[in-house]
Amino acid sequence: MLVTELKKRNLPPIPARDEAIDLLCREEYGYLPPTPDAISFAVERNVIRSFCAGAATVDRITASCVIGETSFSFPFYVTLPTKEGKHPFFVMINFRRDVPDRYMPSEELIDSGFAVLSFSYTDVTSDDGDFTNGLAGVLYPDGVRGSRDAGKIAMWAWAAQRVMDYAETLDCLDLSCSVVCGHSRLGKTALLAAATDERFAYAYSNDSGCSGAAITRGKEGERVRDICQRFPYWFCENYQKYIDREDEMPFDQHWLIGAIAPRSVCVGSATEDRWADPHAEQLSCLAASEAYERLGRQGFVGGNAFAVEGESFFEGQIGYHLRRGLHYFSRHDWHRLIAFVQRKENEKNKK
Ligand code: GTR
Repeated sequence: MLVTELKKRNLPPIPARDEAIDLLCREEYGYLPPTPDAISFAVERNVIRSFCAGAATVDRITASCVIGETSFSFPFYVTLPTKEGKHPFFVMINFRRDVPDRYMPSEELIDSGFAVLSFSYTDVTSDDGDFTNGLAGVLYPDGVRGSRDAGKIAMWAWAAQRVMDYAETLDCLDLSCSVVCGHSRLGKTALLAAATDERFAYAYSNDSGCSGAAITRGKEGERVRDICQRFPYWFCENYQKYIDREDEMPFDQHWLIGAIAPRSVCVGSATEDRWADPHAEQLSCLAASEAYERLGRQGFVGGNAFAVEGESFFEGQIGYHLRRGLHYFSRHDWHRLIAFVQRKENEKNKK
């Protein structure tokens, strides 16, 4: 069933990784801003006292990035287990600064052994068509950008990579187990961050849907027209070309997942999130497998049927799970993500 359905979608085959990333940036997200010429971090320790009864500390960091003649700063939060050892960690691209947050159950994540580095996306640049503030203002001083310049998603992805720059300075983090994650528009962002930066060992997209994990061709719910009309600023201007011309796109979203190969990626969907289209997300996982197989790895392994509620497929390097319910980043999603990461880490250790 899955295989037949995929054939009907008539997807373009995935080219070599560099070519895939180049086309996705040029035609969809815009090119990510350049790596800063210099970066420094100001650290404010213990901004929340006795967090998790002393099981974790929370520091507030300000990253200052020099870009050409200008500079740009943004804050993020580092929640570290106080237990000795090297900790696997999440880079959580979030909607708010809060620690914990309704999309981020910090105490449970700490109890599962993970550190969490989180930031609020609007501290990077506003979620609207104003290109004069934050990072956008630094890149485009007059607020005007070219047709292939970064949209807001590319800027938020760049910021996740700066948080990774800081992670690299911490001895207590296990750099071989870094997971970049986010929900919805920030799930799209997490996939782009991992596709364009090999330092991320894992990516997790939660309910990212259209222009995220979901295949565009034949997709239900949100289409390129909907997303480009409501959120044109998430993308580069070139993406507008594909409104009602999705079959002419030289790429599709399985390229984005494929660009993460051979690293691990997990996609979470929710049964009632028809706007994101769980089927299109699962099909994308299957279609992206091509890039993994080329590198001698298994991509999506999960039989030939669409997932039923509560089902997870974690055997290959591309995981997929389907939760019951609405568009949300829930505790259940985190539990499935942790189970996926732990399983892949155990497999690595057995080799
Ligand atoms: C929706 C949007 C989706 C999704 C979501 C979100 O309205 O159409 O693509 O990203 O917002 O980010 O919450």
